[in-house]
Amino acid sequence: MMETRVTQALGIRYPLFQGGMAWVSEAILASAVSNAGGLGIISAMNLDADYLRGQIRACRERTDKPFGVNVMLMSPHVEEVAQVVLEEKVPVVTTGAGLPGKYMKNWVPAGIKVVPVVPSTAIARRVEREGAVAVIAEGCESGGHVGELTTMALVPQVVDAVQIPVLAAGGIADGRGVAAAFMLGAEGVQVGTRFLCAEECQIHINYKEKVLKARDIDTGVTGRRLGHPVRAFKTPLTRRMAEMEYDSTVSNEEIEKLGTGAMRKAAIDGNLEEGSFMAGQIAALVKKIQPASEIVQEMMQGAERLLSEAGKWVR
Ligand code: TUI
Repeated sequence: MMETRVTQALGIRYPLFQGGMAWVSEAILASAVSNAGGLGIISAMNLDADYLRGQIRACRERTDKPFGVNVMLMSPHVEEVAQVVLEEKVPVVTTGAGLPGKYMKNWVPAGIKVVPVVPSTAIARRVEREGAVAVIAEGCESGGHVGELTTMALVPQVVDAVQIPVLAAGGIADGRGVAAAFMLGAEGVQVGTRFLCAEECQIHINYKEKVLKARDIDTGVTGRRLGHPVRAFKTPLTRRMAEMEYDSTVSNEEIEKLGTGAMRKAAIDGNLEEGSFMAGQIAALVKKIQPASEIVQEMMQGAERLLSEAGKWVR
């Protein structure tokens, strides 16, 4: 059993969050992870208040355990989504792709436990001051919107920068990754890519197959020119985007247009040409489709075994 300040503060069995992934993390997956003892997270992504309210209620029908909502701060519906989180008294909120301070002013006094994703020590310190109960230090190995630093470099620096507990994310898909994160000072982990292949994950089979067939070098980052770099599987779409980014005659608007709706095209339609199949660098480690509970168990038991055997290195 790995009891940490994260399990204590949130009332969960295992210090393992399932990342809030747009068009991936919905109520069925999130409730399965929460029922398995981790923290399942629903993604509010770029949809509106009604969508999120429906998802929160669906999740509550399936689990009586704590769960979270991820608020993507670049969403056009962020204001209304922030309000729904309050009205529904969501136990835990994670945030991504921006600074959550404005919304924390309402969430924190309402007793919502806020756990922002941070790409740097400065932002970690800032959200700690604003009342975060923990932070997720996410390295650029992760899928989706990424910062500059790797998990290996970021996590120990954030651990030293703040008093609140730190979860590590980016490149963690098995017990070795969890154990390594703990060695860096993390008290929990957030896992995205491996849950793409959870049985309860509702994405198109083409997406799962891309993960199962992935090699180590199959993801890449596009969108740096637009100010929001995103890691995804290299596909016809991302190759086209990369070309356009290097072409000074192409406008940012034209590149943005290519990306619009691409996450939905991947996760719902399985569109191999036009979809953006976001995934982390660790995708090749994911070998099978299995229940979310098995993923949680394997990762945590693996870490416990490695950590309890770690004394062998100093004997
Ligand atoms: O948010 C994520 N991953 C995401 S969000 C997303 S949706 C999207 N679609 C198109 C373009 C951009 C995003 C897909 N994947 N992970 C958490 C995360 N947050 N990673 C990095 C950050 C972050 C970055 C900057 C957090 C705070 C931050 O503050 C600095 C600032 O200037 O806002």
